[in-house]
Amino acid sequence: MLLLSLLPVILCVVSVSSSGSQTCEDTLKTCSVIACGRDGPKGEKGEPGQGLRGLQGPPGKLGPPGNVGMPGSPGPKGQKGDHGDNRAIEVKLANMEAEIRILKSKLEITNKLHAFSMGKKSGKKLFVTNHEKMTFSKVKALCTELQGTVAIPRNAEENKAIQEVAKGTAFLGITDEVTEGQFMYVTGGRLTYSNWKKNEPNDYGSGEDCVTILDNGLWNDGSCQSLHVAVCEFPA
Ligand SMILES: [Ca+2]
Ligand SMILES: [Ca+2]
Repeated sequence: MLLLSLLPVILCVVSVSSSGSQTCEDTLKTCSVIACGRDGPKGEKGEPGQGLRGLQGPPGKLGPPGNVGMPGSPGPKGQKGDHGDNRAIEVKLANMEAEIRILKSKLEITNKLHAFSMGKKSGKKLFVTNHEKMTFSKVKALCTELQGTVAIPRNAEENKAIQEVAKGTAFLGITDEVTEGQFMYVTGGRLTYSNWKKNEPNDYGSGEDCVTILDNGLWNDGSCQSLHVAVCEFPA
């Protein structure tokens, strides 16, 4: 429509420019609409049309990936992990060994205190008793179990120490069980010191093969089956 309405104007402008000598007034006689002179200023933008709005097109293509971001700040330090199995066992063993060393040390001190409270030290020997009475074989077993021996006086000083510890008749580590009349130490060897009571040893009755120290410190041979105080000796 717009093109048709403008058509006479366009035709008229073409006609004027081709004749050259015709004036604009002459042209007015033949053209109902005349365009003379230069174009006027551009008009204001018109209102949007009232036509139907087109349908929304499909979404565009996915854009290219963005640039890689800067690395983040490091996180907090984690807790210390467990040791491996072997390392854990080694640590446990080391701890146990340390505990055993401590216990051994404490036990040694305890033994010394116990012996000190119950025994009597003479020279390099410690004589100890539990004040129990028993046969000679049981005294030997008890002293051996304690890693000691039945008390053996090797001189007057040790004899006195045993006497003071026993406070009664006690077995000594001396017998003539192997050869009658030949007294020997249970640890081996013949007597080098003795303190026999008068008229002893007499191997009285059915025989006396063990040696006892009386409460006065003198010795007597007696029955190994009798019950006497147990005294053991230990290196001091
Ligand atoms: Ca005898
Ligand atoms: Ca006797």
